[in-house]
Amino acid sequence: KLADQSVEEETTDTLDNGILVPDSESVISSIKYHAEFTPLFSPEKFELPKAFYATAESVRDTLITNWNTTYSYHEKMNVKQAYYLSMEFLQGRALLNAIGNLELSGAYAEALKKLGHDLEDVARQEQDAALGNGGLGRLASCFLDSLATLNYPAWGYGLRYKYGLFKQLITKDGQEEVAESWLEMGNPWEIPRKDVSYPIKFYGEVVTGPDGRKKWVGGENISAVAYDVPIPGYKTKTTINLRLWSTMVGPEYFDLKAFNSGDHAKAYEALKRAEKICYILYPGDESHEGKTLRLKQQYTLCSASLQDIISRFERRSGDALNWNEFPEKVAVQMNDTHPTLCIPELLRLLMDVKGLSWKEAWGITQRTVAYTNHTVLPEALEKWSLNLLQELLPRHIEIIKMIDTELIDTIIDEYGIEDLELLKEKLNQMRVLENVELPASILELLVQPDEIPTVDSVEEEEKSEGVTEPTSEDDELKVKVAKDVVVRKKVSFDTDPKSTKMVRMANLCVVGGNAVNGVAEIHSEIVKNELWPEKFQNKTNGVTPRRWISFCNPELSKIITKWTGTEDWVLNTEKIDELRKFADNEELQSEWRKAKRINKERIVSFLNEKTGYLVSPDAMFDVQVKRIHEYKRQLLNILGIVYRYKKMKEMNGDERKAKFVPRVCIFGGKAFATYIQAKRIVKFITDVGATVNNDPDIGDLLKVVFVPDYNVTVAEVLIPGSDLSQHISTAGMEASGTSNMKFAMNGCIQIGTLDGANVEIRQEVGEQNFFLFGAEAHEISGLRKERSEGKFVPDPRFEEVKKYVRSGVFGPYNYDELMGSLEGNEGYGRADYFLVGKDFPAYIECQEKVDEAYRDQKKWTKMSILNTAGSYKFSSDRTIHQYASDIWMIEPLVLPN
Ligand code: HBZ
Repeated sequence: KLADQSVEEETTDTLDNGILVPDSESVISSIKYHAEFTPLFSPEKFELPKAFYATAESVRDTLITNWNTTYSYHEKMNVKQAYYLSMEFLQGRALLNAIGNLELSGAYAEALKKLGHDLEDVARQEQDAALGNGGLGRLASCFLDSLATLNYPAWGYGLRYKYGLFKQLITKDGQEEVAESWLEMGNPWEIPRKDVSYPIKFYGEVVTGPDGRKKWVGGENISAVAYDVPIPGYKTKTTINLRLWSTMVGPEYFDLKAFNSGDHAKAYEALKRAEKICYILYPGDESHEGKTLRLKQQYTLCSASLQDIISRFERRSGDALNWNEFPEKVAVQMNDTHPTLCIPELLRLLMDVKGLSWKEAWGITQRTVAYTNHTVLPEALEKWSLNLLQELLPRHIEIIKMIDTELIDTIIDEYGIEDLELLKEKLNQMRVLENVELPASILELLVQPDEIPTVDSVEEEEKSEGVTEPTSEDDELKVKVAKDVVVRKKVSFDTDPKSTKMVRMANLCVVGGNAVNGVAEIHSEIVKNELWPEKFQNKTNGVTPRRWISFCNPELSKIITKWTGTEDWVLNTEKIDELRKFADNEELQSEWRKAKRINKERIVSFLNEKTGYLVSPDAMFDVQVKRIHEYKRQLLNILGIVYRYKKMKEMNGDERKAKFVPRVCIFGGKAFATYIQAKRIVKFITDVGATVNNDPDIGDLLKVVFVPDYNVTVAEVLIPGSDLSQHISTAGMEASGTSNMKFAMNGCIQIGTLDGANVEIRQEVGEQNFFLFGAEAHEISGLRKERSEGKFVPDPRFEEVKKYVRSGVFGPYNYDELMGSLEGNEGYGRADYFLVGKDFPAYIECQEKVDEAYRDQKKWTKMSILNTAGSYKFSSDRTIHQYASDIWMIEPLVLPN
């Protein structure tokens, strides 16, 4: 049966912002239409998977209408546009977010009810789009939501990985990884754009054409094809685009000859090689494998996106094309160093393809791109081997060398050549190339005229060294060689032939971009560089209040709306601050606790379903969810729990109950597959859980649960129902953190160190509403030194807890390696580099204060309300406004009604 009518025809209401709101009847016909014409499922039944798909397609109709309108308007107005380039977008599920942003939740819930389903159940059918590892990828997705909501002309560019982040299974051996194909059932949100594709080249060689231009020829040639994902803003028609590239080759690359002769593998070779590039998301910050593939991915993102941006610029400029105006129409933001190749690629396209001079192209590039840094961990700072780059991208290496030379000039101008030690230090710090000799032209510069050897002085020297026969007849050459020796000796810019020559991506970003920003105040301070103080900025991260309050916590949202008197807070989060006034109000407090209770009950069933453990919602829910990493110190948390457990075991039942507040300690997070130490930590947590949770002496006083496969959807369940959340990284190591912001918004009180955005969160919510402990960033290097000198004396409680773990209470697994990493005096990743032992006593004492505060539920509720009230600064809307006005120089563009 054909669908009855189109959505448009039955539209019954129009909102102020011009959005057409269909009623439930027209939604029903639209869902039915898609159910009938979506061939993925059996035609007879309208079961949940089909209901999801049909609902999503029906929502997509509205998205496409708005997306087309937005696109045409941007095209017509030709305003400056920002492009957010990121190797990761951690979108999570889209259905509830889309209908929430479109204000269609009511209509869809009603329609689905009439069709026999619950909207929530339908939404649960959707797989997370997990095209990201953690904070960096999720930030990109929050930014897209804010960009659309605030009507900024902006797009995201990324890659369409076939396999996103791996699925984590928790077995008796700890973490196991399984590939997850999120596209298996089709992706209703994407629009394949076979009409939008660009050529991408690897390898080959550089030749000079008859016109004098450099040309990159030969090599491996593939295409990048666009898949567009519409991103709706909240309460606005603006629907921006996330363009994801997929790689393939044309039919001409199918080797029919090989196929016909029976060599099928060979026939598909080129095709496979191309497709492989977008198979899998690079799994995070620890891996050094798959370098060529990763570099191919990065280059594909940069090249395809820039070709697309340039062609749009040319089209919009029409006859008035003027390359100098490119930076007035385009801002490119590089999300970390992963898209750094944008810099040499834009230069290449401008010079070799568009015929601009080096000077023009360099000026345009520097005015167009900007870079966000997300880490100060030395092992996560990207470097690529010069040889690998040379082989894969020969023209880009020529360009990178030109940039390096230009940069050396700038450094010499700044620091002079008088103090060569200083100059050497600065060059080592700031140059793009590492372990690469200075170019000859620069070496010239470094020699004072009176030091330049002459033919006489060289012969003199030769004589003094007992050389009787002149080594060369060629005086000029002789002088040149001698001069080189002088310079090298003098500045000893020795390169180590045994070490690899490298390209340092962050340094390339700093010289090539017009702005460099860190992601929280304390982090941006650490990142600053003295050469271009004007480039360095802070943009404290934020998260979207739509997904992270409004949609994931409807209970709390109702309360905020009631007590602030308006729904406006979803857009203007500063209104949430109004709650502060009522923090002591008993009615609000009681509503607040009820909402938390409902959210906790949701967690109880979720945990039961995922792990089999049944926990009590009366206990305090204490949560640490994030990637597993030593610097994030899940180990400190679990050792604190072990200490608590040991103390409980030493008491009788009554003492135990009097001393401890019942707690459910929840962990979640993925460890990179080859990060052995992180995997040991996962195993340790699950072992502690298995012992504690089955100990009849303990009962509901303590439970330890590791939630498998932490992702955006799991976060949406856990965050609203948490009482306490842990952000306990070694100070100076967490750039910002963003879940800390989500927890604060949802009224969870934090225990944390003065690190990343914790510092600002504590300032905003009030010191008395934040459990602070631990060493501060400026103390860390001193503490490490103290330890390496053997001067650190561990607290007896720390020794006690390690001994307890080693005694085998938590099963037969050998914890020597894990406990051993917290001992000794030397080495990264050993000798307690992350200072767990140092902070342990402060941590467990702080946890006692947490218990004490929780016993007074009135006080606790007040703290919780004040956390929500004080969190308004951490909306990504604020962050995006700052990027727009300080870096991108773009203005909102509201679509006409
Ligand atoms: O970026 C995180 C920071 O650790 C966190 O503090 C910050 O809040 C967040 C957003 O600014 N960094 C990452 O998530 N980094 C990665 O996921 C990553 C991925 C691939 C890499 C390196 C790092 O090659």
